[in-house]
Amino acid sequence: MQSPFVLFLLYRQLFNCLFPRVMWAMEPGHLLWALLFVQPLWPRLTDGATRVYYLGIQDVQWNYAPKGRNVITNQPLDSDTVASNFLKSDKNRIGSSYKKTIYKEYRDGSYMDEMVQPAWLGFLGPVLKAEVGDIILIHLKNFATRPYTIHPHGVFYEKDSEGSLYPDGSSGWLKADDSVPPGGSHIYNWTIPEGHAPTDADPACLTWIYHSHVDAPRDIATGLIGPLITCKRGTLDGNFPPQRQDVDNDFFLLFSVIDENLSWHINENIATYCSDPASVDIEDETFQESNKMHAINGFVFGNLPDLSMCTQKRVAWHLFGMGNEVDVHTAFFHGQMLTIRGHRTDVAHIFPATFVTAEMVPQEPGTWLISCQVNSHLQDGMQALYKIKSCSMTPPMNLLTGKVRQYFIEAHEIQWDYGPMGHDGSTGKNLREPGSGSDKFFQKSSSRIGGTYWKVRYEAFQDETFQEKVQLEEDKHLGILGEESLTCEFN
Ligand SMILES: [Cu+2]
Repeated sequence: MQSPFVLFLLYRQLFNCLFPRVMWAMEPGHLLWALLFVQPLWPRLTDGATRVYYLGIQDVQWNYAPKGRNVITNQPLDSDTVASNFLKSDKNRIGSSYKKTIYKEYRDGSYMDEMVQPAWLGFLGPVLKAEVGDIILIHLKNFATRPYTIHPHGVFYEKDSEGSLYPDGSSGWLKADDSVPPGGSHIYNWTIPEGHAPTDADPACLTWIYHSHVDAPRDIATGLIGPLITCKRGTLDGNFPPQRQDVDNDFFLLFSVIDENLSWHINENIATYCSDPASVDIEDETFQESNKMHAINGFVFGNLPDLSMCTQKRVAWHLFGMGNEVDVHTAFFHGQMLTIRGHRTDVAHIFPATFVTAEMVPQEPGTWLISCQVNSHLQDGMQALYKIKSCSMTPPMNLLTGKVRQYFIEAHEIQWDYGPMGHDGSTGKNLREPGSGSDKFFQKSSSRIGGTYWKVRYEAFQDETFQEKVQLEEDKHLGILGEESLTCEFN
């Protein structure tokens, strides 16, 4: 009979043989642990590939606006008061650069050779990809100064690979994944069984994320978040890193008001970047507001680089949000059309911990805007540019066969009464009756506007002379909206 040590070596040999990218750095002294608890590490029987990732947690200095200006307005910070509120450092303002802690990918277990990431990925961790039936082995090493973890969405894991610290009754080996200390490491084993697979109605790859979950809100605000996709069988090629064969581009965008006040490094950032750190009041609302970065992948005011693609090519957009109640985002892709869950749209709805997979075949070349349409987010910098190039002579797909429909629309200044009946339709009370509830909106005085406002409305005319309005009885309910609804039909 073989000795336990020989069994261990044979076991390790077999493991390394099957999975050559796995470097199992276990000492013989840990033999007992290996034999007793090797089951959670040992990949389950699978018909797929084993995808090994070496991730290091590293501290970095991150600049939210490396171009030093508002790219959307092409204004330098000195002449852009809104952008400079967030981006200019001062005696009690941090400015555009912050210390952050992020996931980085390395070529092997030496953690010496860092994998190059596309610039548009910003501070997000590397894109992890796998197919149904695959095993993902994450070799996580913590090079930072606090305990962190990696916790995934969208894949199967057991208690030794969850990466979330909470009172789940687990202990010992099953707890090691819950908090990886500085200098420590852990191997996380995730799988994609059939029950986690994209359905027939889903796109080929689903959008997920991973993040640190010792203290999730603070870990994520510090920077520890990255994208993950799980794909149908046969979607990925055999290269490393794997590429999708069904699309030409895969882009990942995190829409989030990143609250640097929550970062583990807030005090260090004040000490490093404020010219008079003692003058900072961390409870001051305007100081806190200046640290809420309305970012896409950690870039603000159009600073996100290199989002470039070709007309007629298949593009997959993986959109996700994190954060709190302000993180309600409506991502508008100007100039192109998206397909989300089988429906056409040009706006994606993103909430915290919501993952949206959108498909696009760009039609029109040019530089186009991606912006969150929430007013304050748009104003405070949640915008990026994407470039569509014409890369081939393929004729456009849209050969139009319908009618030409012309509309003659005038922008017309009008006085608009919000309560033309003069009374509340549900109670019958006069809108200006004191104490009615409606009186605060309709009372008119030296200091109150009342219920009538100057507005500008689109109005439709019969022809280019703009003499005769189009007035349809069925359009009366449109109110302040344009009087004739613009409709198109498809053959
Ligand atoms: Cu938004």
